[in-house]
Amino acid sequence: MTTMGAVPEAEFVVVANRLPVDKEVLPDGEVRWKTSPGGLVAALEPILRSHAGAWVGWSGVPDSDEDPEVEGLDLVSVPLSSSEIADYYEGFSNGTLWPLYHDVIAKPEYDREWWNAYVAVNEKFAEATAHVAAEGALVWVQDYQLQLVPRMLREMRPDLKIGFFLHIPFPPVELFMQLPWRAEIVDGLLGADLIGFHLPDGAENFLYLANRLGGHNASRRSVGVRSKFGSVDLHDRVVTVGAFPISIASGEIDAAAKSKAIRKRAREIRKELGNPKTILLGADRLDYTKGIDVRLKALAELLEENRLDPAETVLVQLATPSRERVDSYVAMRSEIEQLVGHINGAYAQVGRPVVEYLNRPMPRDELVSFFVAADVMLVTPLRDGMNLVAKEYVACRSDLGGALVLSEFTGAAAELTAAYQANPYDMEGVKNAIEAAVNQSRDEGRARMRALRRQVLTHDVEKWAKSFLDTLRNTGKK
Ligand code: GDG
Repeated sequence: MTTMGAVPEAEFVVVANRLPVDKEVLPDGEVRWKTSPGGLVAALEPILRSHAGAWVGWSGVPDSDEDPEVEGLDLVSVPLSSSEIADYYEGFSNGTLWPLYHDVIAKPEYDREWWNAYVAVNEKFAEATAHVAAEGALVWVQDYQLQLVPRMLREMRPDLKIGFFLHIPFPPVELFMQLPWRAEIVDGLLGADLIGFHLPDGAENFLYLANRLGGHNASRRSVGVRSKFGSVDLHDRVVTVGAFPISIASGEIDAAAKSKAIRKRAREIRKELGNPKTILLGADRLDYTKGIDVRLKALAELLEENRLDPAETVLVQLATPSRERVDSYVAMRSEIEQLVGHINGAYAQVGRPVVEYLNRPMPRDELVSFFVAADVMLVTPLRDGMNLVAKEYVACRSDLGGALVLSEFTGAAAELTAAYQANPYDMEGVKNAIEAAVNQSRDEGRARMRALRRQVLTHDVEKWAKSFLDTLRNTGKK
């Protein structure tokens, strides 16, 4: 850890599994750290810079105590060994919590060694934070990998104001109760002064649980969600619980999408695809929650039923590699690739695939160009906390062109009501939504896109961060 023994001086500390940097080794062997792109970093960077802030997290490099350095950011690295990564990150975080919190779409594994590693690594993060946070500092812990940190940190440093935000759904009690360590997780979270979820549903689920599992502590009483916020009354303090739907750097993406270079690239993409009448687009991490299989199956049936013409339609599926060492991801990838092969085998012409599948990361500008080029964006997750891709697509369409097909089971569906929404488990419903989006009239498309853009451009990630941090500052001990 970089700052062991240093004077704690950060007035604002972000704690996340990963530091917002990626290591780059240049051909001559020189090592460079690049700030990783993303809304969270973009929203928090100005606050970190103006508040003598620090970011605590893992560098992304196993078995290394290298300290990443980037201009103007105080990065506090928490080194993780390969076995900690296997058990805490790939194991408990992504083999247990991720599927459990996403409606058990894949079967969660409950492994005691993974749990022990999760506890130990959370302790490391809490210690690193306790070392850098100034007296009374504001600390913002991020996401499901670090749910024990709020309690651990409060025990080490009761002077801190601690906020926690969950980026994924919080499951209904019937599912959460499967977890052998459910009481510990709820207790870990209750160490915070403010716990934030994307949606009121997640906040409700949590409040119900806090009440139910709090039986051993007679003075713990959940007050329930009153409008946007609720609270859990502990004997010595009150924990505020609320919904804070995350968003994107809408203005920045809107501006990028309007640039000449991106417009030109979008036209080239259409040409390279053979100038089809309709470009359908999917862009996701290759994850079983994202429902990539749902849209492929829907496409196959629409082609089969002659409701889409394979000579006029191309689906581009950008699938960023993700969690490739977790078993369920390996199985899902081959299922997706089989579906792609099946559709192309049945409907493609030589040199004209119907599905263009790219399983590698895309540069940001290229991704934005695809958003600008796509006639219909397919966002069909079986469950998703928010889904930023849906909002990014909308931010890219200042031309009011395009259409968004959106699963009802994303957080974004609560805000993007002008999208073509469908239940991803209802195949006929998904097909109808895709067909309606493909065949929409120009006027209907423009009206829907105008409504979607009004939402996305007036609610950006900066507003989200401000709203969470203002609420955190205003929480108080009883
Ligand atoms: C979690 C929750 C919640 C993707 N591929 C490439 C690329 N991306 C970018 C997208 C978007 C981001 O990554 C993905 O965000 P999502 O929200 O869609 O999904 P998760 O990764 O699952 O995020 C989710 C989010 O946290 C925030 O709270 O919304 O529900 O699951 O920004 O554009 N970017 C580039 N190349 C790629 O290949 N450059």
